[in-house]
Amino acid sequence: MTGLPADFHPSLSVVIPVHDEEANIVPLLDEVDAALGTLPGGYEVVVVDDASRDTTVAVLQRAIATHPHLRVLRHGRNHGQSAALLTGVRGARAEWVATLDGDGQNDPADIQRLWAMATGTPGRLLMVAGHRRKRRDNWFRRASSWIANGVRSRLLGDSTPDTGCGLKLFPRALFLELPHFDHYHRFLPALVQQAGGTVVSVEVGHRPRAHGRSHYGIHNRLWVGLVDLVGVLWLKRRAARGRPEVTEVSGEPNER
Ligand SMILES: Nc1nc2c(ncn2[C@@H]2O[C@H](COP(=O)(O)OP(=O)(O)O)[C@@H](O)[C@H]2O)c(=O)[nH]1
Ligand SMILES: [Mg+2]
Repeated sequence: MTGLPADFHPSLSVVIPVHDEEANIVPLLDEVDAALGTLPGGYEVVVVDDASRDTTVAVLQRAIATHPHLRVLRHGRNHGQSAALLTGVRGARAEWVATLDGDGQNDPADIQRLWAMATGTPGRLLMVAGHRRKRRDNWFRRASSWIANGVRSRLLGDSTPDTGCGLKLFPRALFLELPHFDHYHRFLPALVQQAGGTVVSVEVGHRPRAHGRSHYGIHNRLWVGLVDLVGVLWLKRRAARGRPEVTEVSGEPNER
């Protein structure tokens, strides 16, 4: 059960993929409610549990009673962060979607700024991407991100300093048009540009992980990321002719 009527279409859906975040998720939900209470048109929060092995699901079930904007979707087995994002965006009921990591490292107070920027810009194919200028991670994480961001931006030319930031805001329809594959959440700016969209980076806060451990290490962050980069480069070549400009042809006016 959720506190929102099924036909409620808010202005913004906040999608949060989680895996084993039992101690982090409720404080984060409280912060989202505090940050978005004044959003015109209202909001919903869609948390996607990706078959957590800890008590995350039980914690979320209890949270539904105290967080009326919360909806919880669940995968039967672990499919990864990208698949969870896609499930959340598919299930979202708003035209605009913001994403956040579920461990509390992103600050929900930044969402209103991203929202104002996205909705105040004409042309709807816009993604606003968070840029964590001051990373609150250990040296190994910062070093591997620095290498990955450097190689990626040089090869892809996506003009985005921090593609891996979990805080982003975009039109739901734009996201659903992108190609979807495991780990594609690290390449969203390049994929959006290939789909004819524009990406704007905005500085956002970043905080240390309060509980639990990172899900990514050298294997699934750096090496997998480099292999995926080759795939995204291939996609870019194949998308090189761009998005077609389509006009509808009307019939000739009847002659008398
Ligand atoms: N749904 C899902 N979420 C995941 C998975 N792995 C990580 N996450 C979530 O993705 C976000 C970022 O993961 P995290 O471990 O904090 O990565 P880091 O901040 O880059 O070290 C957090 O909300 C995690 O709970 C997964 O396999 N499935
Ligand atoms: Mg994290």
